[in-house]
Amino acid sequence: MERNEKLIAKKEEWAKYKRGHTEDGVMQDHRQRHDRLPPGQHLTKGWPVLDLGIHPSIPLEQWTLQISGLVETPLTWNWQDFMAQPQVRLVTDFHCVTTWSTFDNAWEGVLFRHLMQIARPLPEARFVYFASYDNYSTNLPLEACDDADVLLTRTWNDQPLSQDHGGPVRVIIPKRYAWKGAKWVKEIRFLEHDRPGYWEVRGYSNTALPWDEDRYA
Ligand SMILES: Nc1nc2c(c(=O)[nH]1)N[C@H]1C(S)=C(S)[C@@H](COP(=O)(O)O)O[C@H]1N2
Ligand SMILES: [Mo]
Repeated sequence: MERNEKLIAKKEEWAKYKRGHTEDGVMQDHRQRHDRLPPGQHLTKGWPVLDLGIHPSIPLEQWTLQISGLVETPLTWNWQDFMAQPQVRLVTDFHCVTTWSTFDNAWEGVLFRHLMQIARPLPEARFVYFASYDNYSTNLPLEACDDADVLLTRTWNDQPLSQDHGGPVRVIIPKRYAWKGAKWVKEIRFLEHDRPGYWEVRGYSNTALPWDEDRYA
């Protein structure tokens, strides 16, 4: 019995280890890539900008974030309201579907889970739809958003999030490809049925899991 468990643990470890190798079996830099870089991704320096090309300019005094749909308490936060919520700092990796990744990005803002505590999704709410100031949108099941590392961030590496990267506030969902994180987020809507977003209706995967190389539908 104990022997079997040991064998399984070894095999699991080996499978994890193999993920740190490229397809042709050449070993990548172990310290950097082991357990960190999803298949088909490469580490990039800096932080590329990637979006539809419209970078809306939203002065803080005009910025609002609406929480709507199937919630007990629909609400609209202005900047002061947003800043009055508990602010949390996280460090996470970022994986873009176009194959670049960045490691150790520091973010600070409001946890999605905090937002859930305030707005309280109804039992029928099973999906989340994010809409942005540039008319971008994206969607996820509620359980993907109800996670300890999903953040509405207003900073990157201890600086205010730049307009190019989605400031004043964008969403980060570290366990999914980056297109699931809405820049310039304007509305978060809780839904009973899934509603595909901008890229999801254009052939991108609905689930977007980097470790499964789940890029296109
Ligand atoms: N509002 C908005 N959010 C968006 C996008 C967009 O075009 N508009 N592009 C998505 C895509 S495809 C990616 S890869 C990431 C890129 O974020 P970055 O430009 O900060 O690197 O933002 C995502 N969020
Ligand atoms: Mo992307």
